[in-house]
Amino acid sequence: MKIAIVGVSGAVGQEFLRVLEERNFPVDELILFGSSRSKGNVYKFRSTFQSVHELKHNDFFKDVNIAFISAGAETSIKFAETITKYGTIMIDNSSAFRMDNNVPLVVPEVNAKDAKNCLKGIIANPNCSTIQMVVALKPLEDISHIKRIHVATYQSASGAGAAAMQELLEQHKQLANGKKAKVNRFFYQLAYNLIPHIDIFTDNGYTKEEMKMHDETRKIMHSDVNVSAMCVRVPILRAHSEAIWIETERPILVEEALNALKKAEGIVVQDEPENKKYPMPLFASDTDSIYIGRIRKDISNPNGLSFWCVGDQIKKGAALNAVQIAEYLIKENPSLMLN
Ligand code: 11C
Repeated sequence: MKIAIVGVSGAVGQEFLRVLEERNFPVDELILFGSSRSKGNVYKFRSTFQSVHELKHNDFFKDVNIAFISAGAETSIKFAETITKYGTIMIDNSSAFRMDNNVPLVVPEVNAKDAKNCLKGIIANPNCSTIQMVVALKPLEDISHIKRIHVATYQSASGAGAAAMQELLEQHKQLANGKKAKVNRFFYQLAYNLIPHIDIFTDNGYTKEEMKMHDETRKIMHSDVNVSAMCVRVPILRAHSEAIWIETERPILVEEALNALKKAEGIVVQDEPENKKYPMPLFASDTDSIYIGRIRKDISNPNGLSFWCVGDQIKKGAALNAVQIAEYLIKENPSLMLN
């Protein structure tokens, strides 16, 4: 199979290289794309070295089977036709097509089958904070329909890209050396701070990031669930955490929830409060699973359950989920990949 990565120099682009290699994804040929700035950069994949081509409107995608795109919504919109016109399947990490009715929005543990309905040749990868939440919610939804979700997120710097991660590291150094923290990628200094503002504000007072958690969750879960999110940037490098409260149609016992979550694909339950065992970004970073703990009845709601959920933002929140979508497509329909 011929695989393309667009936006390979970014944090997610680099993770694509690692995830494809780690999972022994069937890559016969790899072609890398980036902006004019990253043109000519060289990256290692398996035992080969590949240089980055500048993304342009040409026939480079003619014999590409799957293209993983992580270069921002503007690039995805601008190049979607160039990428898909010869039958390439575009798995897009940006928000550009997520709410398009003809574009499936997929988290394989939740709605893998939707990926087959790829009318435009595009499959959208959801927002990272949505992905980890719906992985956690699916086994609970299977017990009783979730009517309402309250979620507070603790989102790492990686969501804002590789340069933002670097900025956080540098801010800590600058402050430790008695200097002022330099702020460029975030609205304020992130080191030793929390910023309750991710993406732009919308008319209803929620941010776009918070509305993504509402809209995308409903689409992925095929649900009428109401989601009220508060998204906060925290000085963590690459794992997002979420405090989640759900209200279900009938009450779910903690034991029922634990059993279902323990059996679920992609989830590791870490819930032994007496032994101080619960998920933390420190240990979830750079791993594949979604970690869940602190599961308890919500004492404010007879039909409520509350828990804590942590997942690596660059892996399951981005590159890994996209690669899992591709793996599902190949498993279900190997001929789809014969370009
Ligand atoms: C963040 N969730 O943590 C964002 C990053 O819609 O794909 C991903 C934005 C998106 O800043």
